[in-house]
Amino acid sequence: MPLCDTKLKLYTIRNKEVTTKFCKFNLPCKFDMPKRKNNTILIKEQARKLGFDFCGISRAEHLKNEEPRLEQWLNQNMHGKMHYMADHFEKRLDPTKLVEGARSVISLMYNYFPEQELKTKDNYKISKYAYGKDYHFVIKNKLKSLFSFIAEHIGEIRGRAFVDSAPVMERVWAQRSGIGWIGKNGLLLNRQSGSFFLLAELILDLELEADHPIKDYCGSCTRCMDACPTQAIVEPYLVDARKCISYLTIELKDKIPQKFEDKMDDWIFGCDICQDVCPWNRFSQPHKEPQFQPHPQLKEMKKSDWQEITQEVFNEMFRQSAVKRTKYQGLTRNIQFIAHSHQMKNEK
Ligand code: B12
Ligand code: SF4
Ligand code: SF4
Repeated sequence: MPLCDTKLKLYTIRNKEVTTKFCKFNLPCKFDMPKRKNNTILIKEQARKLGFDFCGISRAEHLKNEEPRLEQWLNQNMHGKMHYMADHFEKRLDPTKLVEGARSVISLMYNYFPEQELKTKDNYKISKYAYGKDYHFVIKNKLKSLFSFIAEHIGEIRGRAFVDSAPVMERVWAQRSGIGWIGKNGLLLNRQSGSFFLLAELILDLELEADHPIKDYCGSCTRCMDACPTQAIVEPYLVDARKCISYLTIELKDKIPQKFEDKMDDWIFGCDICQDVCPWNRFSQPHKEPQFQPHPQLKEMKKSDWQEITQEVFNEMFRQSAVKRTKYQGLTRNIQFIAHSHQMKNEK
């Protein structure tokens, strides 16, 4: 295999300085193998120590197969009013446009499945991922630690950390890295953990050992599609965001269209239905993240408390929570929409 001297890099592995050469054809180079393997193991071990459940690696390359699918999704306006989804089309498909010289995408999985669900009797529902402190902060801090660890133990690297914060196709990278498969509900699933976890990435200009995708274990099951109350999973693996309760209650800033009256069950922030019914979530284990514990007041809420919620209570209960994304106005809009739907139903 040809070697080139144009990209000389200095690494430090466990305090020993090593000079390496990169192949100019961006091909795996046998002379780098032991070091790449070593670095990969080191990173995966550290990810586990930081509380990530799974860590997988893909080569940073243009997502050629996803391009027509993403384009079609956008052309059909399935992103609704999430205008940010139509921005940075090229960057979304090409990690080297986010990090110059990117070589590897490290995909990480962080569990949020709660030990106990919030009570559902005489209560509205909020998605499990939003019970505690906003995952963007919790996970970003862990990504920063992992990044510093790599810089300290492997050497000067260029890279960026992402958690739901940039034009990155997180599920596609996770699927490529073998940490799970994309299910018919559009979410990443893992045989050991189900799907109640969040995804995050480090995109680095560091060559690592890439993992391989695994097979799709959905089989003939269609439970998620059958259970979705708004038929948002329009075909297997394809979610029309405009119909998804998660979009309607979190991302949509206008009025919720009348046609969804009676279809939203009791969901006032997000929706977990297509995950709750998924057989692979029988294997979900409770998370160990203290910051994901719900605010004590949230555990005590009843429908009447939600209907009377004030800006002050909202601020206190959701001070560092992902629920802040809807703002007080958005959450009260959702509560009123659902309360009104139930009232109409009872009057019929
Ligand atoms: C926009 C968005 C939404 C939108 C749109 C959802 C969607 N399916 O795209 C809304 C607001 C509805 C939403 C809802 C939710 N979201 Co969201 N969302 C995102 C976000 C920011 C971008 C997703 C995206 O790129 N969509 C664009 C479409 C085109 O991408 P795609 O669905 O992957 O498209 C592929 C498929 O359609 C596929 N495809 C199309 N046709 C076919 C045909 C075949 C045969 C195959 C195999 C594939 C295939 O190809 C496309 C391109 O690869 C990501 C974070 C990120 N940056 O990735 C989080 C993210 C996907 N969301 C997440 C979560 C947790 C949720 C909710 C569960 C939250 C909740 N409880 O309410 C719900 C679940 C709804 C659902 N069933 O998808 C997590 C998912 C974690 C996981 N385990 O997978 C992510 C990764 C955030 C994170 N960092 O953890 N979300
Ligand atoms: S989150 Fe709810 S509304 Fe959205 S696709 Fe899943 S079941 Fe349907
Ligand atoms: S409910 Fe069934 S079809 Fe849907 S994601 Fe889970 S295994 Fe796949």
